[in-house]
Amino acid sequence: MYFNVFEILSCPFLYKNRQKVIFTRILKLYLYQKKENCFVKYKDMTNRILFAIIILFTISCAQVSQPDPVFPLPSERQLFWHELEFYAFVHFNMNTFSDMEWGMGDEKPEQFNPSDLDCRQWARVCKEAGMKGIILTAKHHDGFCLWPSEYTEHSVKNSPWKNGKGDVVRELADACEEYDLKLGIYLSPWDRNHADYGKPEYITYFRNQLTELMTNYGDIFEVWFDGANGGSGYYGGANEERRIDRKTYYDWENTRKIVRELQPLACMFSDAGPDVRWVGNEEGWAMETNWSVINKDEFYPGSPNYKELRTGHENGNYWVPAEVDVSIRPGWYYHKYEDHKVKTLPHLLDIYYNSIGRNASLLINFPVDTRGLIHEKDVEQILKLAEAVKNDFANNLALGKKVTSTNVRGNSKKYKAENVNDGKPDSYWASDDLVTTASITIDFQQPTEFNRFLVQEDIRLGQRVKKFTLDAFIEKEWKEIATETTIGRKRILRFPNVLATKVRLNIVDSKASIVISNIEVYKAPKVIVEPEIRRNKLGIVSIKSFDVGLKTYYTLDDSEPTSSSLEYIEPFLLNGKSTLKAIVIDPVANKTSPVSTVAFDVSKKNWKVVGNFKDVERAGLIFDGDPNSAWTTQNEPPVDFDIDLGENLNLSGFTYLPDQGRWNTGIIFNYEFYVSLDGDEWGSPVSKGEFSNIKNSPVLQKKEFDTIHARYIKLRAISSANENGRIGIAEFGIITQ
Ligand code: FUL
Repeated sequence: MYFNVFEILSCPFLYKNRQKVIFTRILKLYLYQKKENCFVKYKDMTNRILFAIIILFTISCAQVSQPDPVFPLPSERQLFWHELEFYAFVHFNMNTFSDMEWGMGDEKPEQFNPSDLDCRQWARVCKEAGMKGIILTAKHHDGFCLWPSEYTEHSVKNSPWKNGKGDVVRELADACEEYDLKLGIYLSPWDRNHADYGKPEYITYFRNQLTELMTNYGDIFEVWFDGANGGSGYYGGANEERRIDRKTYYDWENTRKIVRELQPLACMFSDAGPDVRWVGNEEGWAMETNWSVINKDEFYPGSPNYKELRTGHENGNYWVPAEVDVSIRPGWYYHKYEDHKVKTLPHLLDIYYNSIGRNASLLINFPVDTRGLIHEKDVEQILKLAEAVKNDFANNLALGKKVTSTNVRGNSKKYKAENVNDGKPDSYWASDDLVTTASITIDFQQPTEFNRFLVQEDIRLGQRVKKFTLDAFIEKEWKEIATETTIGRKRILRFPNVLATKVRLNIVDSKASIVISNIEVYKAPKVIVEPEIRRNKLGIVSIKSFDVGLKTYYTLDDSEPTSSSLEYIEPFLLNGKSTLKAIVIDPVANKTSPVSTVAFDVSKKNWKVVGNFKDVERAGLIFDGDPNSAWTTQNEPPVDFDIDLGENLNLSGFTYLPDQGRWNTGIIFNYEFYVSLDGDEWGSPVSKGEFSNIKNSPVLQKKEFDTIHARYIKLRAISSANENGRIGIAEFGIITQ
């Protein structure tokens, strides 16, 4: 037997992953020849070289090729941006002081005067909340500049704040550096202050400002170009309506070059990207199906086809991932009247899972207040979210567990199934080129309870998966627990607790071979917050807890509820007067929520609005027990709301909850309250006056008076707290003796 080159060449090295076989073969031949002492025959130089070539050739042929990328791919700057995932917006500017959302541009720099501005507080809060950066509204639509721009007088340099020597952008840049956060800039293309807005001269002004911001404040990670553009405004005193062609006016191609040149690593945001796209709503959600690719040339900032931004385009020709922008309060800017409307933990968790969990990044806005601080209530809520997220993802149950898959690319170790739970972000499980359907199973090897499943594609090779399902192996049987579409950079599924020994991800359809870099499994603790109690007009009470698998207990005698109190199973009738207190308990974790308390008076089942209103059929909204629905009337004040209570009662007061909608369209300020036995004779008011501070604090109002027997009541709205003069009611109630 001789060392035969052709035999080696005929080794099955053309088959993928035969490295081991080939090496063993070469080694065996070598040893055999040595043993036979015939090696000497081949000691000449030519054979040595040939031998080396064969080995190199063999090794290179035996390498399994990496999956071909699915285009388009993210750029370096986008990959870097994807990693940030969660960062803050700060809306703080002239609107903070004018109490508006969109200032007209005629505000005076003297109005801008925060008493305790502290950008370090913003940075501290964001850092503690796990956010990675802050984007500041350097200039909003009203045109006021938070930095002393040399191109306008409408800036901090003419404000009393720090005697005109201040620069908010500078202070934030420094604070971000101190807290290791990235800095982003929002620069509104629309400027309702500038006299040239709408003319070519304004574009020069806008570009000069962009240049200042991109030059003087260090590294910028994101530049935010808003789509809201053109309309009425001050425009240097013209006070008129100005419309622009949103597609062409800004000559975006050349305007964007400024950012590319001065801040090559910054991503630019707008409806049309080019790097990051709007998600098509401001409520805090992306669609379950969310492609990071889109035909971006079909969009421009402010384009009307924005609903397509929610899903992207499956066959989009640019990588432009979605960013979910949402405020922690209803408004983007601070309004005292929203102090009681900061989003709750369950709401914020929904936002988190519906953005980061759906292949988007999350930009949560803080409407910094007139002091120049993130309000205490906002701080409290964002830290609750941070804590909950930390607890939800505390212990990855998949880490290091046994993993198998139905296919491995070229049977190569490099692409093995175990790469999905090795904790290394750069390794991935991949399938063979023609395999676009395959499963991967994590075996816990013992019954394990979980309720979160996190999966990631390696987006350096593009976004590929079109459809997948998730199965759990429960009592020796596979059961499907989810059917989904896209994955992308990160997909997190939430579902009720599952007790299973294995979990299986089935990729049902993919654009090309499958490339999954990471799988994590968690058992998130329950969300234990005070339950929501409501009673409708018919007296039916419902109590809502914010997670599944919890127990709810309540009392009706003013005592504190415990696990021995009445258990809430389903809505029940409660017509009479009583105080309902409820708690939620997680029996497994043995955790109890704070107590919710609602004092109900007699139910409103026989009540009727009497009077002459155009939309009287909507009047039932003021008794429906839902604070989010309101009846507002177009009638000019004074407006009488007459109600027939359906029976004679001993009345000693009433309650009024004003419209809770974002724009508070119907708030009564001055009022009179009358009672009557027959609905004709009203006499003089039993209570009258004002709902003090209701505009700033539109919470439940309570007015009491000496007890009086009556069947009819009349709330007369004398004046509105709103400039629009509208009058409305979200909920109305009485206090009986
Ligand atoms: C919108 C703006 O008009 C709002 O005022 C806010 O800045 C939000 C983030 O974008 O389009």
